[in-house]
Amino acid sequence: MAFTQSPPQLANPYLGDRVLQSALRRMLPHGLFEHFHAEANELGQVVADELYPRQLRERLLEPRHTPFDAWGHRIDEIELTPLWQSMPSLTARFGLVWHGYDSTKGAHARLFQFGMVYLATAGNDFWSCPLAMTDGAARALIESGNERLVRHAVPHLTSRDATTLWTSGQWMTETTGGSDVSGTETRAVRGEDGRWSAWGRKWFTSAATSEMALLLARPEGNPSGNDGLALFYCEPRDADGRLQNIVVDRLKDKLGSRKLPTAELQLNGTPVELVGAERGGVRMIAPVLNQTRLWNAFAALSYFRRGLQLLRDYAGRRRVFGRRLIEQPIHQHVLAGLQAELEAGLHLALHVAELLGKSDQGALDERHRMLLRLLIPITKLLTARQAVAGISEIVEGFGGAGYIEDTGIPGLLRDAQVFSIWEGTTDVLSLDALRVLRGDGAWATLQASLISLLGQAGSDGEAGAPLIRHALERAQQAWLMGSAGEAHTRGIALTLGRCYALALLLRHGAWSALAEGDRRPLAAARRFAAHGVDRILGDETLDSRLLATDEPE
Ligand code: UCC
Repeated sequence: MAFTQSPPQLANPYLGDRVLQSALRRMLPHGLFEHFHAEANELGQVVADELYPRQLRERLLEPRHTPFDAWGHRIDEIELTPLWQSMPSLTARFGLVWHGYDSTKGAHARLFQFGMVYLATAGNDFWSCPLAMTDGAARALIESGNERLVRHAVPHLTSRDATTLWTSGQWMTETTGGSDVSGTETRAVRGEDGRWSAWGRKWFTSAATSEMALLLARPEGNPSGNDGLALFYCEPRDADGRLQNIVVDRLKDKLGSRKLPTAELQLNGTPVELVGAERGGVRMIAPVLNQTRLWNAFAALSYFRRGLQLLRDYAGRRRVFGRRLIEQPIHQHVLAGLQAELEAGLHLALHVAELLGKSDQGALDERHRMLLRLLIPITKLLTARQAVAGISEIVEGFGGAGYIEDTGIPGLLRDAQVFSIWEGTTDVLSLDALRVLRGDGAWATLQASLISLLGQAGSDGEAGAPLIRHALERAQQAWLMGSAGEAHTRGIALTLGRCYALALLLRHGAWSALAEGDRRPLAAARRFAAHGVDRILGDETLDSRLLATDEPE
């Protein structure tokens, strides 16, 4: 009988996750950690026993858009995949949005929530996308101070009952731009009865089946550009379930995230409600962006972890050259390098979730609010790139099998690519981070916070300090070059992210060595440091000849 390879198996992603367990054991009060442990264990079992086999079985299923019924009536029905149809109950059961708003958890609510999001996302076929926007919409409505909408929508968005749970869309991107929304063409018109309607085309509306959406539109008479935009609330369907003057042109034919029904919509007089002022819509939608960017980070890490979990299992069962892959030093280095990147990224994201939880409770001083604002784009861009690079390596680790669709492995890479695109590309987020660094005392705050983290890491912190200090100096020098240093924008953001991740990993490693007798986090820190934290280009100027390589000199 010819040899047949046994496929990789997915065990409960929580039980084997010593990184998440150890981090939250340190970060959560004991009783709350015990509570998390029980819920996360249950969720992990559902992911391994139910969701993963369904994901493999449903691999080829996609949402389907039916524009017309048999008689030619426009219906724009979107049929979701079976796994998606079961997601509201999973969301309610595990409180994936709710935990973030549970006041009994105080400032730890976000840590608890994002720990669960990290476990759930790789198993939910991008259902986390509408959930991210749901969480962001709740946040934006609360911050808007619009009491009517808060009372009307937030209990649905944060519901723990699947029958009352809503998700929210975020309709920003138009054909004029996804990064630059200042050219938004959608108009908002106020009728004689004082009610608003929206007219325009939204080009990338993820989760087209949501019960509500927040959108940007330009009230008639407002100036062009960013400031003329306002934030509106919309319920796409009426009480009978009919779309309210909305036409679904088509679902997007995307590289990945294909279970997620991302649509192109025409708004032909859709009833909408003004959330706040008739201007400043970008500022008002920013809480959605910040919230979804953190979801994006945990989603990227969740996919990274899924791939690594499968690869590690496979390396334990695959024999080549007379030994299991996991026993081959060359492959061990690959696995260790991936583990170190994942571990550093997760500590960074958890730190941001911790800050967010405190921010929600109004417990952050101005310096920490600035750090939170800075670290959100940095964490999003760093973890997205870690996931894309890491999963590309993981695909290679499976050899030919990683390139075969029905193993489910190639889909991970296609899916991961979106993390560095949506909710702001690496460039846009780097620019956003640099905008924060222009604030008074921003660099000093950043430096002080890194020094404090290293100080908490004791002698291990001292070992990492020269590397971080040197990278930070180079980042600041590049930043001081101003517009001449635009080539360094990405490098600065990536360097700051890696410095921060290393400092956090060192701090946790020192704690874990002492409190848990576990020196693996410190090993991960050393390995992560060996990959380097300095991402500043050596070249200080842009040689424009490189942009005209097809033309004769
Ligand atoms: O990708 C999309 C759908 C995917 C679904 C996501 C799910 C993810 C979860 C995954 C789980 C599986 S939707 C669209 C994606 N597009 C973007 O993310 C937009 C990218 N562009 C930007 O981020 C830009 O920086 C803009 C559009 C936010 C702003 O750019 P501008 O035009 O240069 O505008 P300004 O002047 O910089 O910002 C206007 C105001 C300023 O405040 P004021 O007026 O007081 O000076 C900014 O300080 O907005 C403020 N602001 C912010 N405030 C801008 N960004 C932020 C921010 N992040 N936080 C707080």
